[in-house]
Amino acid sequence: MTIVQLLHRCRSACYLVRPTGKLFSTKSSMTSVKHKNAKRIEGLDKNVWVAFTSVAADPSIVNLGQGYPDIPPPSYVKEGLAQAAMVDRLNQYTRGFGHPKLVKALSQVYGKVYGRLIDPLKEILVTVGGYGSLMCTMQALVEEGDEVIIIEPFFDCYVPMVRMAGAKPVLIPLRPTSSKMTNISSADWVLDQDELASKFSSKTKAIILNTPNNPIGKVFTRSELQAIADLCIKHDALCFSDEVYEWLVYKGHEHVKIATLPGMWDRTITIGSAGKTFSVTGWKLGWSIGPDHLVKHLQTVMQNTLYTCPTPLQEAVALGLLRDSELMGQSDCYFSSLAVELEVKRDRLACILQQAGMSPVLPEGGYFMVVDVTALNQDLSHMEEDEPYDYKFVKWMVKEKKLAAIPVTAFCGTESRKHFEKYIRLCFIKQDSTLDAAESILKTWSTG
Ligand code: IK2
Repeated sequence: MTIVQLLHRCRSACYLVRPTGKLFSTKSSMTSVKHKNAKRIEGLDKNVWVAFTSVAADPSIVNLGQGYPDIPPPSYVKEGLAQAAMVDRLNQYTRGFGHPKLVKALSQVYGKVYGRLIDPLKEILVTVGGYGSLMCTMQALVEEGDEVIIIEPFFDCYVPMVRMAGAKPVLIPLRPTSSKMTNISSADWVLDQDELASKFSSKTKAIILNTPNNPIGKVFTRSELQAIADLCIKHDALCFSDEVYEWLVYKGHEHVKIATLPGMWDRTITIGSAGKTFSVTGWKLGWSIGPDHLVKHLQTVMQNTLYTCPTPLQEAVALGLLRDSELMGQSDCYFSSLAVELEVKRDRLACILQQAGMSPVLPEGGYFMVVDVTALNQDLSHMEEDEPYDYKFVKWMVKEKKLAAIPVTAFCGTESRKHFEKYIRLCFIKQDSTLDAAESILKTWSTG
């Protein structure tokens, strides 16, 4: 046997040759305890976006699954990026906690919204998307032994992020107030006040609020927020308020920032997203706003992990914010004009779903709609996987109907599965041609 053949055999048999000429096995090290995952990520290997993005990857599938717009972003935002890229200085690192122009623009916009001065350097942190903001918040403020209250259905990363911080998620579901089958709105889903109060204890570090909510579209009313605020104050708990859909609120509803309620600024981190604000989800820029004494801890996480975000993107978002800040209250301000555009799409999708025999829950905000598919009576018993009904339904729908959605049990804990597995979530920030394609699928569906 030649030396080359010997080496080949050693490699395929998972052996390596030491410089001494002795063989040692690499196989054992693969199963060695040192190659195991860190405990903090134990059991967190499944992810709905990873699973369902690949399911819907085929271009022949009409994708109302993952929440990204296929409508074009505003041209001034794209032009701002092109211009920024032409300035050499803007292609280099910028200030770690947020590009100076962006934090100033954020303080200008949110100064108006909050009705208070917001220190651009101390009370704002710019991060990698709403995700980065949530991650910095949890890593900075949550620790082992803490409990964090999460309202179901919730944006799916809250639970893993709380777990990775070493804390325990404590779940409480929104429950439908009536058993009506038509004209259901996300306002019909509420928290039971006694149940909510029972979730707070001396261990409660924080509650995560998401308004407008993903996936159900609930916009919490001022009095619902006041009840949460009262409990936070009573138990000296923090509030992490995910408001990435803050501008997308439909007629008759108002987005209230819990941080503006008495006593809440000092205990609230509010999370925003450029991706959602300007329909540029691929830009992955987000921010946390809150009091100096909390934001400084998030800044510590940022400086030791991601350090900074892309400069040209921050410059372009700053220019966009400054433009729309000037137009606030006018019809061509993108903050409000997008909601007007989306409300038409929301109503259209609800109508199509109803005609197909499903029961949509009309969202008050955001760009998702959950829909009850029970009435379709789709028999999926032939699908063997040990999965909730909604997972099977979406997989079946993608395969048989070429329409993609997201199963709603991805947004709840195992105990609440039975309440949510008859729902799927559809995204309606889509071009009319995409909604036309969905409509023709759903029309043929209802006629058999
Ligand atoms: N918070 C919420 C409530 C979000 O919905 C998102 C983005 N999710 O969108 C994917 C989907 O639901 O289909 C984020 C935070 C994260 O925001 P960003 O994209 O800015 O990181």
